[in-house]
Amino acid sequence: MEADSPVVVVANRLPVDQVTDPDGTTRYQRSPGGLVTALEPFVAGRGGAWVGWSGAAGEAPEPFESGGMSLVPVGLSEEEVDRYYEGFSNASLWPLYHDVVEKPEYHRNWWDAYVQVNKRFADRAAEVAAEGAIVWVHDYQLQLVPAMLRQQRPDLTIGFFLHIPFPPYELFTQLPWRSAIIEGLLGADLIGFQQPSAASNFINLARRLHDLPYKGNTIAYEGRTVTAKAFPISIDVSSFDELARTPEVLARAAEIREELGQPDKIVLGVDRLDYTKGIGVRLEAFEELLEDGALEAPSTVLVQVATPSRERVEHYVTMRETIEQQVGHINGVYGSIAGPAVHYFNQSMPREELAAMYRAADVMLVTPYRDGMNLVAKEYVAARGDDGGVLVLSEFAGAAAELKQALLVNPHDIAGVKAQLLRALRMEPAETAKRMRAMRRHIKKHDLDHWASSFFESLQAQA
Ligand code: GDG
Repeated sequence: MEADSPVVVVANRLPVDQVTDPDGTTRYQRSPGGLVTALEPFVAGRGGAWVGWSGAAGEAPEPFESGGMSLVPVGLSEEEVDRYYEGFSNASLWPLYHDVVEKPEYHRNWWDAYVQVNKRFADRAAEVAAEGAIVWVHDYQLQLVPAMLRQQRPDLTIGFFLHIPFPPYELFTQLPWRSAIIEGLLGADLIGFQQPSAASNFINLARRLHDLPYKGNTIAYEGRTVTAKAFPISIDVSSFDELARTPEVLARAAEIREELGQPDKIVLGVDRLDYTKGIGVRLEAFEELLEDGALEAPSTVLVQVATPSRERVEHYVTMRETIEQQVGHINGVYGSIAGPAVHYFNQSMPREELAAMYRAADVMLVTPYRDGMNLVAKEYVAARGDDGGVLVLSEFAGAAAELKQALLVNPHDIAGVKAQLLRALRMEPAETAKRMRAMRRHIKKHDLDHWASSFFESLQAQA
């Protein structure tokens, strides 16, 4: 491999998925995710590289070219997938960084695998980065990469972006390897977070754990200046807006309403099936409103898309059972021959179908206990070019700092969620439109390209 890439992205996953054709041959297909779309112009336009895992356990395939980028696969054994990915990343860090909504597990052999795999990612990046290159490392799976990379390649400018929340001192210090993680991140020149509060949590930790001098949002560390700052992520607003206006999507939105039996009101939830997303809260609030007689089914229905996620991690298996029991109970009591009260889908839907659902839904319920940003909230707003629809949004989602005209809720307060849901269902069209227009104005200015460009510009300024 030649060290000739002027820009390198390092992320847990490559921007492609491995697919197996019916004849048994495997090939790569570009992943649908937004991150790929956002970063591609910066990487491909400059002859850059993307270092990541293919998503399948086993030996790493050889690097290959795709979409103008060189893709550099990192191999993970079955055991490393268990310990580094499902273990340390998703059963230690994920719950710890989301306010301990489930109890994190700490195992030394998970941590050892995390260190080993982070080293492998850092080694690959060090091999492909050109002299003085810019390297952008992503997310909680790879927090040790910045320091490991700097040790081998002090010539590089290194940025890191955390997509999930960063916890305060009182929670973070549970982690037996807390100092190693902070040191790992301090290898970067610029550390990006979703929220200003996360950046200050980091500065506070570096200061208290490592006794480092700081000034504003910068820390002096080993003769360098490390900046910790918020860069709230967004979506490709114009492409989502356009998709939601196509005749196909509009026709499908009308069809969805019809297939649901022309209800007066459709309430929608769309999430990865994850315990941080507060799906149970929504079901509980909806059920109580039916019980109180404030709502009736099926003239009001709740549609919940809960995309399968992390199905081998234990917390996810148990939460799925709980949610499915809750749905079964609500439908058993409040459903009728005319239809159920809750339409629950444990399936992944095409993007077009999601856009049609957003367009059909009168109220969008987004109630995470804690969320770095929550792109679903922004997609709903982007899809509502008709200025219709009310967004009910948890104040603990990063998006709440920007989507100020949403009806904000505390997901721990069921009475509050019920009240806001009713208010949303009863809102006058003029007020609905006013709120939606204001939120659309905000996200149009703060789209995905704005996010990626401002991070890159700040990083380049550090070079
Ligand atoms: C992490 C942070 C932060 C969901 N179901 C389907 C589907 N989706 C798409 C949504 C949305 C994305 O997945 C989910 O993004 P979120 O932001 O809501 O949540 P996480 O997956 O937890 O993402 C989060 C994000 O990183 C970015 O930094 O905002 O806080 O937790 O785009 O539309 N897409 C399709 N079918 C589905 O069934 N096609």
